[in-house]
Amino acid sequence: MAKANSKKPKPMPKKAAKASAKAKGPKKPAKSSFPEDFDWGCATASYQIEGAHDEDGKGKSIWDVFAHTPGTIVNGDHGDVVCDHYHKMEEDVKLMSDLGFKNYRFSLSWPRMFPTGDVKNVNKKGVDFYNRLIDELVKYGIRPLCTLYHWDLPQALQDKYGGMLSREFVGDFKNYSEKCFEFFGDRVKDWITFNEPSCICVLGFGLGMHAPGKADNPGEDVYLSSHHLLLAHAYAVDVYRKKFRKTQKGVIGITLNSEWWEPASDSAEDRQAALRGMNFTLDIYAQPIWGDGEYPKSIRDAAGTRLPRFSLKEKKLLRGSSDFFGLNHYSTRIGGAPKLSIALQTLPREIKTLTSGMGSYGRVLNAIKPMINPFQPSYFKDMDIVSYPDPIGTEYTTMGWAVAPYGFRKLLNYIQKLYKPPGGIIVTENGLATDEPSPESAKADTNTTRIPFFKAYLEEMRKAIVEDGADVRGYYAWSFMDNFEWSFGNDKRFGLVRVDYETLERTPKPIAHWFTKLMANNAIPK
Ligand code: GBH
Repeated sequence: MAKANSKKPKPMPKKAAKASAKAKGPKKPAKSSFPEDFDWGCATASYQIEGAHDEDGKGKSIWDVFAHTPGTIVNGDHGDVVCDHYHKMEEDVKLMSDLGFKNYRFSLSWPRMFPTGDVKNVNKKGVDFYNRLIDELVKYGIRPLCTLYHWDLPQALQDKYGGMLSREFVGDFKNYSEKCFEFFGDRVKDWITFNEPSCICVLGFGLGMHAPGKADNPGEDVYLSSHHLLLAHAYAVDVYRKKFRKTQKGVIGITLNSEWWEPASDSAEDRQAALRGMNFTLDIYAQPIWGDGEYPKSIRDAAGTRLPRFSLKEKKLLRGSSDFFGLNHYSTRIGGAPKLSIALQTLPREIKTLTSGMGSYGRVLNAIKPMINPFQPSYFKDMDIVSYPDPIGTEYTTMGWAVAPYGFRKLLNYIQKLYKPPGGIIVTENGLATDEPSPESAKADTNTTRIPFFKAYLEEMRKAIVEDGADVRGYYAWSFMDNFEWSFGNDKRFGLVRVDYETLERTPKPIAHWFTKLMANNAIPK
């Protein structure tokens, strides 16, 4: 973070880190504590919490339109109202402060401020809302970490030129970002351009599970949208650095999401396959920014001319274009070289993941069609990996994602070793949804995996920092409150705070108080 950037010491070398972890004394980190100025926070995103979908001059986003397309979202849910944060913002910020949060990550809705996507057409009331939010945060001493794009593209730009599939997106995103720096950069010192390029491009243009819901050309669209997204990121960062950094003195980066792909065995084939898993999920975005400015070789080889290339000028712009490494992490998968027997064994799980997160079988079919058509290229075929069964005894969250904290530590180390990101790694999301059908079930945290989950994941992060020397500088829990979980709808509850969707009442769950203790002591509660 901005303050961190200048103050934070270099990561401890491995040996020293180990020694200091063992040694006693007031200055050394105690058994379960974190570096002194570690940033703790919680996160949300505009479309998932705000509601007020057509109020005060807001334009439609691709998620407004997608969610209202029949068959897209489980239970026909949508974000029209959800938490109604737009009207309950003051209450929410106060609760956040009461719980002891000092850092808050939220996102701006582009069409709320610019209904047509064009910056010439400003919706003042939309801008006012974020001004009030930021002022409120500042009033309580909460540091805003602001994401420019958490998936709600103005529908007008989707209609105009196909959104991210067009090169025109790059300029429009740059102009939009520039306006945001101008409006809010006096108070916002920490910026994230995009949340989770992999989800945007793979789920939005590969599986059609997310807006804009395309699944008919996954062998090109995933790469084309990724390419434009990366360029849009680079140009937005360039504007920030050239026009705003000197006066506003903030930092700007990007947040990538990745599972950890654990090799199914020690064989060379399985290790290579797992590495391809990492290449196609994480490195496809990380290598252009923190590496040599190119896409990973495995992707270049597999996709050939379907993969666009960067010019020299673009490579220069991309390399080093993130002041920190934002990381969202949720789960670990076992990956290996494709084998028909294994594919058949794990097929039911793959299909279950798709069907449980899509509103209708028609959409599932659309997603699968290109995969089983031998003549159609696909990002998924290029990846050439098969998901292996998880170890016996593996627990799953209600999303169906494996609870595997060891993978978090491995992923942090992978990023640290491969990219050594200047400015460190900020975990901008981590968390889980549990079954909480009633307020009572939400209160009974012992009946859920919530506290054990966070405890185990944070312990692995701590080990990565203290024992392995990974330069992790912050952690944001997903999510501050229950919200609209995209195509899965509203039943998947990720919140530290429960939201009653009838009365809109907020009630902190036991995990929220657990976080209060964690943050107060900078140590994992016993
Ligand atoms: C994030 O995306 C989003 O940023 C956020 O808006 C969302 O609400 C939150 O997470 C919770 O979903 O099938 O075991 O391989 C989530 C990214 C990508 C994480 C797919 C889980 C599949 C796990 N997800 N991944 S697994």
